[in-house]
Amino acid sequence: MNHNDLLEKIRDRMPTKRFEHTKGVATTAIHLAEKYGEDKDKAEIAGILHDVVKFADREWLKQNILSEQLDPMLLTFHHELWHGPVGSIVAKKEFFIEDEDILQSIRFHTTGRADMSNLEKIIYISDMIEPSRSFPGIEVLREKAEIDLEDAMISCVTHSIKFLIEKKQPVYPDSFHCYNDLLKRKE
Ligand code: DGI
Ligand code: FE
Ligand code: FE
Ligand code: FE
Repeated sequence: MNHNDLLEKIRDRMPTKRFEHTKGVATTAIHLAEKYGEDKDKAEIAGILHDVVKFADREWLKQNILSEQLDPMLLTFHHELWHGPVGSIVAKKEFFIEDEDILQSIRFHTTGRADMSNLEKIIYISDMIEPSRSFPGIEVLREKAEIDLEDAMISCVTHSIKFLIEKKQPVYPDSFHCYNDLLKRKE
């Protein structure tokens, strides 16, 4: 399937604003893939599909987590954490994506994890910094993404964890594993 067809297939699964975000993630991911020597095609596909079930019915997402034997602990955390893991299943079953790196990039785009591939980092970062996103501190993250992928990833995951802590929200363990792993590798 060519990428425009893929984009058209997901257009009616989300509101216009989310569709614009999706296109922004795909474009940013292509740019970062080019910069850091990763596969641009894979980056685009992962970008297009990363939020494919963001607006799916909550009960349906829950059933998928159970039937696909995804981490049941997800159900004890905020439902916002469900669309990445279920999205990777949908990408495989409905969009016939077989590439594990693309599937993992979709799966972990919200939390990150330890031992991320470059493609996973590219999708995580692109999700935060794509052109339609706006929050205090985003310019620094955008600048870092142009300079160093690891450093940008550390800053992005740190920003996410800080944001959750400030809101007194629970933090899913993979986000901490991601943060710890990145820092240990820097030593
Ligand atoms: O789907 P997007 O809005 O593009 O972005 P996302 O998938 O990165 O994040 C969706 C939401 O999930 C965002 O509002 C923050 C929230 N979130 C991310 N990590 C955690 C989390 N919420 C909780 N409670 N715990 C987490 O670890
Ligand atoms: Fe998302
Ligand atoms: Fe994100
Ligand atoms: Fe997103």
